[in-house]
Amino acid sequence: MIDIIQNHELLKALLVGLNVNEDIQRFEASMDELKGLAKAADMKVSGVITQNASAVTLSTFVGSGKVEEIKNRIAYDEADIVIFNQTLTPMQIRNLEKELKIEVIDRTALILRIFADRARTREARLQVESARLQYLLPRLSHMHTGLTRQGGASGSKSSKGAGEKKLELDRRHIEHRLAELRRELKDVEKERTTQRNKRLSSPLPKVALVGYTNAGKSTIMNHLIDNYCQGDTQEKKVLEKDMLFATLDTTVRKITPSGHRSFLLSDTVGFIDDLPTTLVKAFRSTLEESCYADIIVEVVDFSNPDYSNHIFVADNTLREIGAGEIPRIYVYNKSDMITEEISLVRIPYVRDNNIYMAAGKDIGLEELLSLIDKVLQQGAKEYTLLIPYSNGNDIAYINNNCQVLSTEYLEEGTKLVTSLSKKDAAKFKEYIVD
Ligand SMILES: Nc1nc2c(ncn2[C@@H]2O[C@H](COP(=O)(O)OP(=O)(O)OP(=O)(O)O)[C@@H](O)[C@H]2O)c(=O)[nH]1
Ligand SMILES: [Mg+2]
Repeated sequence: MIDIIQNHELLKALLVGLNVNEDIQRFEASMDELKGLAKAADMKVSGVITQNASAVTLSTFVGSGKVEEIKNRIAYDEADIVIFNQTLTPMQIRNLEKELKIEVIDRTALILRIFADRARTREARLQVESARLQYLLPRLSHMHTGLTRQGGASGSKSSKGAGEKKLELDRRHIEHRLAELRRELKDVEKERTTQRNKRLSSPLPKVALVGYTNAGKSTIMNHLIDNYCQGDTQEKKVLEKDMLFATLDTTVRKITPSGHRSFLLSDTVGFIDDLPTTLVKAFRSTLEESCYADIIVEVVDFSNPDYSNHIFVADNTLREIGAGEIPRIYVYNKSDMITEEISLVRIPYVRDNNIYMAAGKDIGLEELLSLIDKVLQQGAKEYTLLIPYSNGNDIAYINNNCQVLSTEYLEEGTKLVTSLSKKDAAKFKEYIVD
């Protein structure tokens, strides 16, 4: 939770975006997001250059006039790095670096850098290294083209040039490391499966906070910990910060609110538009944790003008990882930032499975808990159960977590008429008599 004070000078980044027939608002939102990503990578944005174009230039992505403009701007701003908003081919990066004489990266590489800086747990570090190497592998030959030519000039046709040999060595080294990483990740996944099974065997329902990065997932987690956790709550809290990808690891906490059902709450890495595929692959197991939840709480930054696209991205990602069918609550967070003229309702406001609230201002948490109760009870039916006296734990669970309509003490055990969710009904099916 402590911010490390940075003494070193920040890298100055020049951002470049090419709008090829994209809606102007969407384009501007994505350029704003690129600024946020550069800041999250500990850089200072020295300038932004954009252009509307009908097509991309194959060799350098932008046309030669634009390359000249970028060159002048680099000199003027004394920029250290150029970041393109779109994905560049390895050849385009090489050509641009030759022209511009400074480092050129694209959005994917920028996100990979942030993840590399931010990863803390062993699993996240392994996942990031694997993603970076997978990104690097197809780009190796372009990085070595210069060397290959030097090597090739040495004479004999059959012998490989120094550059080519180096390329092959590097490729083999990377492939070897990737195989090693796969093995290590498998081990870590085993540990994770053991932990997950322990959680799954717990009678408590599982609630997963998911959503676009910076929406306020960790803030909700922290406010629930503050208000509804036992023991040292400061210790249990997670990092919340106005920065993209503040969270990369999954944290699970037990929330025990009085007057509501207790549950296990998880907070995890956020989504972003065009999340690099290598990262999606590498972080798949972390993302897939949401598939084991009973409820998904999708958090949306309602104050962001591009929020509906954020919902689209998050919904798609959930579908892709197989969590599309899990009951979902939509939290329209940061509703305090919507001015009264635009906002038609006073917050907190609940409609069906949607809640408009402001976790950062402590507005709406109680209502969110009631909504979680309601969704957990959805699809619930009335059952009569007969539970032997020896299974006191199950009786205690039902009394604490389900609506009990009547209790009768018979010779064979306790007879309960209770309303059970589908999941609880499956769990207690051996006791159902009616
Ligand atoms: N105004 C306002 N700000 C909020 C609210 N909720 C969260 N924030 C701020 O939004 C920023 C991001 O919050 P986080 O909780 O770190 O967001 P996150 O979804 O966990 O983000 P990542 O971990 O980066 O994916 C922080 O600066 C919070 O203080 C709110 O209701 N209103
Ligand atoms: Mg977070």
